[in-house]
Amino acid sequence: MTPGNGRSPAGASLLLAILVISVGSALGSFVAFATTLPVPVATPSTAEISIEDFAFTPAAISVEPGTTVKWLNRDEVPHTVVATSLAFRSNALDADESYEHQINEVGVINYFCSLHPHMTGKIIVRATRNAQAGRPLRQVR
Ligand SMILES: [Cu+2]
Repeated sequence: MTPGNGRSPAGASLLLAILVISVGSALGSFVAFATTLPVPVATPSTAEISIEDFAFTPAAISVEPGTTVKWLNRDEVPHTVVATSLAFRSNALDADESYEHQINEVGVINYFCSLHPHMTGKIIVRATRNAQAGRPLRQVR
């Protein structure tokens, strides 16, 4: 609990504001760039999917094997996450509850909500460049 060093924080605040604006515009550029890609950028080890307004967001993601995917229900009503192959299946997730599943096999995983089957999502699982899978992956629109 030592007192402050007496320097005014005004300079630091201004610098911070400039930094935030710079990062913000850089981020905007990146987002604009990212949205032009056919497949969302893969995350190294975890990925989060939001369940919101009766939809999985993003509806399609690309991950590497070993990624843990987490679904978080942001709706007020229960939802589930069920692989169409039945390889995994969550319990009913109430509001703010989540479900995690580690993806280990290369390929395309389609899943849906068993309570609202029109809710569907897709996970594209592909190995890194150094460990290529034999088949090319389908593009996601
Ligand atoms: Cu649902």
